[in-house]
Amino acid sequence: MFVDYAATGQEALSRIARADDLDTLERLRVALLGKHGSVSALLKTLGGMSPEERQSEGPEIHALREQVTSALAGRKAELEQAALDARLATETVDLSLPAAEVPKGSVHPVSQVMDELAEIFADMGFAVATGPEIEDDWHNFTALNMPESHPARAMHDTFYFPDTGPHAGTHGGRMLLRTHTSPVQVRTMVSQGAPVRIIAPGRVYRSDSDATHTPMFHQVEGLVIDRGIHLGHLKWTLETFLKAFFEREDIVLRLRPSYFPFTEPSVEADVGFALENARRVLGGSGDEPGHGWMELLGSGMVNRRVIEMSGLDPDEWQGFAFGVGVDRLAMLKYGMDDLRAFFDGDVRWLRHYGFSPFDQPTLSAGVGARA
Ligand code: 2NL
Repeated sequence: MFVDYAATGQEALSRIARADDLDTLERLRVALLGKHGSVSALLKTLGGMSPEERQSEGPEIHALREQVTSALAGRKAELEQAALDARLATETVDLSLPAAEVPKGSVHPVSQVMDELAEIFADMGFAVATGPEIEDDWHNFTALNMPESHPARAMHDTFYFPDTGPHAGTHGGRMLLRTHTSPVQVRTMVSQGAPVRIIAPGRVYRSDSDATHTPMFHQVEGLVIDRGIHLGHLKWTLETFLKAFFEREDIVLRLRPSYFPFTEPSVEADVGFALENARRVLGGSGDEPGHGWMELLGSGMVNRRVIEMSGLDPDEWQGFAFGVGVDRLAMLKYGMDDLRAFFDGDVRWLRHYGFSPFDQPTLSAGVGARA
């Protein structure tokens, strides 16, 4: 059989050169080099040849296949470049168009304030501790020196779970929605021992609802347990915290004796404020003319019975604790006047009072979010 390889090659090359789009070129590649392609068929003829024939025909057939393969690749590159040139010539990007609006959420003021508190207390060596919102009455009340007869334990103040079913806590008692985050601190003392330096922020629940009370609200408590801790450490910590949080060096604290079952002695802290355009602005002594004192938080030295019930020796370990409402801190710092709006989920309120998620509170850039 005589095959004019040169003519076959010329024919293939000219068809490749004439293919003027990528689809045509691909069909041509299949027709030439595919399983049933014409060049592939020539390669198969080698198998039926005598050794002498194969020696003379082989190099010609392989050269033909090389030629066709590289012509296909070359033409493909040309066509792709031409397609790109055409797009670059016709497509334009108008850089002056406004960017498409991306729907964005905002950080709730409660979350923002909790982030600020975590940042401020981290700088003083406090870790953030969390725990269950569904508690047993031992961790929520008994371990905090609140006896069976304490009014806070009454049905009308605390949300209890039904007495039946698998609700028993580790100490047997009834289950309830925690009324403060103190049980988180008890759990921390029990599980990690002393020393302790934590804040416990989170949701708490009380059966209470009016203009200034919601059944769920947010609290942050702080706890320090170490050797030789005294009221001076408590006073410095509260002052340092409040100056950093309200971003004013002139915050003045007034400590008053008070009572909590879980602290002894107990201390309530007031901050001085000035009346500016009928608004209370924190800063300065409350005793100046036109000033006043505002009750802000409760605190004290941890009652030795609480330390004991948490498994520590009160003769070796002492500490202080405090508790403050996060919602109230947010209202004082960012100027909302209605607590109930915090939990309505009204998107207009969230847009107005919410914060950018990109605006992380840091001590170096300022813990207060930019307006
Ligand atoms: C308030 C202020 C307070 C505590 C919370 C606390 C926690 C442990 C031990 C002792 Cl584990 N105390 N927390 C202390 C004082 C005040 O909250 O007005 N509460 C009714």
